Amino acid sequence: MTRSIRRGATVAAIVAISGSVAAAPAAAHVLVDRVEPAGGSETSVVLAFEHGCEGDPTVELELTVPPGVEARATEEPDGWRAHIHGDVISWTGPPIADGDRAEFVLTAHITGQPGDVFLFPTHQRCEGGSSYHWAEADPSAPEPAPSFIGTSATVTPPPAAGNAGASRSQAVTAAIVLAVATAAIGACARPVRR
Ligand SMILES: [Cu+2]
Repeated sequence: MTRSIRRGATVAAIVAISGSVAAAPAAAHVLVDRVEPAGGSETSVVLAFEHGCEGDPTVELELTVPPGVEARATEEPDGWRAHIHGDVISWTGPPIADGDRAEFVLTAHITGQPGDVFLFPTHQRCEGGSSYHWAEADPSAPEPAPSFIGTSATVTPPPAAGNAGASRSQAVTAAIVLAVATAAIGACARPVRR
């Protein structure tokens, strides 16, 4: 009883400090921050992180794109470079301090149906050799993969399926599911140290 009351108080304190329930944990790991139509049947997937590896700065992100995602362009922080080899995109650059926010943009043609889940397993490597492997499908797992759920605005159905009239309600449902999944993300896992 005492324990549950204390836990409730701690959660309340965290919420008070962060200002919102969803924002604090959702911004912590390497995540898909937002997905935006980019015109010409392309979509921009914006990945972001707000921490390195327990004090060590980030020096590399290596992302594997799922089937249906055809990379067309990238954007990265100043001084960083993207290298695309098949379905693997690696970004390297000058150290980004633990606690600093950074964004990486993958613009791609994405083939799929509204409601499809797209997972982007990602290695986050830090100076000194520690790393995270954000790769699990379960968004509440210790190291969830960055992911998003396709909507009619962000994915293109394959020509054969021709499901151009995907219902709006389907897309709205997907957005709600994504919001719930994002809010379920827990505390940061510990990085692997080599
Ligand atoms: Cu985290």
